[in-house]
Amino acid sequence: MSYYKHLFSGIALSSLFAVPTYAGVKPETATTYQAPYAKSAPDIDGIPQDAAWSKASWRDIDKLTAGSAPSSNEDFSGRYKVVWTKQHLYILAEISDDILIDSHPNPLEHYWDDDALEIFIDEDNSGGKHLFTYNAFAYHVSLDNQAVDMGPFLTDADEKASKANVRLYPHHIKSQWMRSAETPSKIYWEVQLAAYPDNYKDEYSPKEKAVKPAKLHEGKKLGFMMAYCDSDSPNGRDHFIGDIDIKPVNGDKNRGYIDASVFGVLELSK
Ligand SMILES: [Ca+2]
Ligand SMILES: [Ca+2]
Ligand SMILES: [Ca+2]
Ligand SMILES: [Ca+2]
Repeated sequence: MSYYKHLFSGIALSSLFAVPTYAGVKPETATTYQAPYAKSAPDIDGIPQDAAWSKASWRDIDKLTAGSAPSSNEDFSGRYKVVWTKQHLYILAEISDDILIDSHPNPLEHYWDDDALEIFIDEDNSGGKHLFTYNAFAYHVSLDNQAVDMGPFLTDADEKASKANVRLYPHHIKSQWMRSAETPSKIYWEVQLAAYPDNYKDEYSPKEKAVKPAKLHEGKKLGFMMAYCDSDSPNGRDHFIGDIDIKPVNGDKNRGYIDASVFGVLELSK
């Protein structure tokens, strides 16, 4: 079975390729999170004591998107906050998860079936499909602090053979999590994220200039959504919970990795 088929096993292909609800255009969406500016960037060390975090408010990760509902707050509960500098977004997630598990050692395999913080970002808030493009990113930040997503097919032959371009993005994300000594049931996860625009490419010819992350500024709006893949056994993901109540398509709320139109809106404020 090809990786690609494996990836989508259990998902109705019709739901993947059906005419999108919003025809690829993001509907008018109110701001879901207002991120304050950080005079001093937080240290990405899993210790949430940085002054910048005190300015930002928490947003709950509590909308069941796929799988079963967590059995208790100890099984899963989570919330996050965001601050920004001109160069980066900074995310702090506070996660309670009774069992942390990484049962697929290869970071490129079944990354959604190990515990992972999933960060969805659409730099220009365009909405629209992004599964095989960089119109938006769905970074799965795994317990080994690496970020995984799927890029465009590398060649026509790969596309024909459904050979997915699953890869790591070490230059996009810096991540560190740690258990809290005061409340060992909680982990604090800090992430520094560069907002790459939709013309980002995996490789450039010698004549091409590499696309740089967007410069951030007050008033900028980005498509944004946070989620957590909670796996508690080697059997795969038990609960997939996000911060946006997604309108289902054919009963399926798990649309974020396909369609950026379901993301919320992150607004940068001073
Ligand atoms: Ca810190
Ligand atoms: Ca759990
Ligand atoms: Ca976009
Ligand atoms: Ca877990």
